[in-house]
Amino acid sequence: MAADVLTRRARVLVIGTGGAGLRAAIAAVESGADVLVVGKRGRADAHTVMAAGGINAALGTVDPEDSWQQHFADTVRESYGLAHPAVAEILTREAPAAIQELVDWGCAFARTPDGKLDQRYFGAHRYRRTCYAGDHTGRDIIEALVRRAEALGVPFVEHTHVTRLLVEDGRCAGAFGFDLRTGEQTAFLADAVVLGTGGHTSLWHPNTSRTDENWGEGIALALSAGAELMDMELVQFHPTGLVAPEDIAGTLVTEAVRGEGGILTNALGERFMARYDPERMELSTRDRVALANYTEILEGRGGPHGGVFLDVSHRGLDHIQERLPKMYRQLLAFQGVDISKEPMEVAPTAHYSMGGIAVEPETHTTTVPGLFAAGECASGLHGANRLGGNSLVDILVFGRRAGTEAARIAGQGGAGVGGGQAAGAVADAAGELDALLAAGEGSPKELQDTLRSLMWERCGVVRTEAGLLVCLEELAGLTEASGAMGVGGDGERWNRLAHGMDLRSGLMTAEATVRGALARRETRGAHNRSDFPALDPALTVNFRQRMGEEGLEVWAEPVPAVPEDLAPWLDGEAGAPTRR
Ligand code: FUM
Repeated sequence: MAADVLTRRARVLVIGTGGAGLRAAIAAVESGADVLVVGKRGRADAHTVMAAGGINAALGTVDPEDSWQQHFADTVRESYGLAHPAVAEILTREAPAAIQELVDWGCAFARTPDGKLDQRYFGAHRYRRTCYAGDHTGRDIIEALVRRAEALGVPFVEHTHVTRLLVEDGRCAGAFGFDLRTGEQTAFLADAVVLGTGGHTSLWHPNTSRTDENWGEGIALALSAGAELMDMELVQFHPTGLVAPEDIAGTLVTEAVRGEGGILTNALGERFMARYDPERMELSTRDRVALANYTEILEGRGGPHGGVFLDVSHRGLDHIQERLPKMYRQLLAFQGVDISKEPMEVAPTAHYSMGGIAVEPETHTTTVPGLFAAGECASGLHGANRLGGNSLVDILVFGRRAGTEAARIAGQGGAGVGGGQAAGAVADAAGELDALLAAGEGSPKELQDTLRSLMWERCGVVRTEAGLLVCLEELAGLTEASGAMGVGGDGERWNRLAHGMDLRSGLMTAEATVRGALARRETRGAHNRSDFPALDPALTVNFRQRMGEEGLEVWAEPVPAVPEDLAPWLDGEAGAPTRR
């Protein structure tokens, strides 16, 4: 073991303290494994809290016609045929039990007057199936999961930045990280590792729903460890992010505003969704509403801050304070806007990575033995367009499955808890950090900012081959510059080291996104290629990637067929949304 490197051992190591990581840890402990959770933020402060508006399950409490099969059909249809049917089936079948579990753990979802769980509208769902806690659903879920994990005695190591997965004899044997406050390095040795590390949407700036995380860390860790990725080009731009003030631009305005009747207009006062989706209007799919907002702004019909207007004032103060309390407070605090009297100005914001690490549907095992991935860092459920509210249930259903399977296989080694040594991998990981610190001063943050502007400009809401090729070339330049950069010097050095690592993750995931976007020579869902404006049925495939000797390799794999008994749900009439 390298000198000065601490060692900690666990059967199951969970990386990430968001909903997927917490749910995986709970499942692993309940399966009898000894678990350790490592995260770089505090335990109740993950991007999960930004999924504000609600969580889906076909409970049929307000629309009794709903069923898990209809939820399945909506999920697969609105993915433009790229969702893995087995993943969508598991999710929609198991969603009601996942909600019940949260209720049992004290999550206070809104109720109807007769005491049932209330369900609100979210875009492109045929029925009301989104359970909610005001407009702070993600936060309430995280808090319930933290309480449950703490009650089970799950140990947390917080403020720790994981820089590598340790691979020994072709298996994932743990991870390596450093303490963000002290720089202390630790080798976390484990029999199985679950990644619940979120997506890579920080790469799009100024418009990202959370600016200080989500560099694709877990995706890059998995890729470096030999895992395959899938659908990396498919990034969800949420239609409504705040446009001002600049330091919070991109912060989410929840879809619940539209679910509660919010209306979109442009600077001419036109309710423009009538031109883009006259049937579903503001409750169309996220990809369509985001493109509509983007187009209105681009064509000069935006407001003073470069956004369009979202107005829910007609619902009145009482309704807004009950259903959208956080939005009401935030807009008042950030902009002095009273949304019970006037509209907000909003624009598309990068919100969710629909692609990520390729996983097996049932257990979310990756292509590296011993390594699992769940939640936003994994792929398979959302295809080219994610239904709002599906991410929160995804982290619960597949966090549980990944944690359970990780505990099962971790117990099989017989080598004692975290029995491997991974000495070579630990020495390499420690050497990498030492070299960066010794390489003199540098400013990774400047390169991070350049990377984000580049991705927004060249690989954003609308893409072209010419722009993507320029992007790839500039990414190569940034990668070269980052290779020559140190992070040493006095003061804030652990912070700079973290920025250097985030930059590395960002560059890797950016390249995978651009290569996927080049391969997908069509327009499908959130992936708009203005040089290929139509959907190409021949591209009903998932693009996979892995690190080869010459760099990233990209290939297409067909999407598995929808099971015969579920196929009729995808036909004709099944698509019509319930009208308000
Ligand atoms: O708009 C929202 O509240 C986000 C929900 C989600 O991403 O699922």
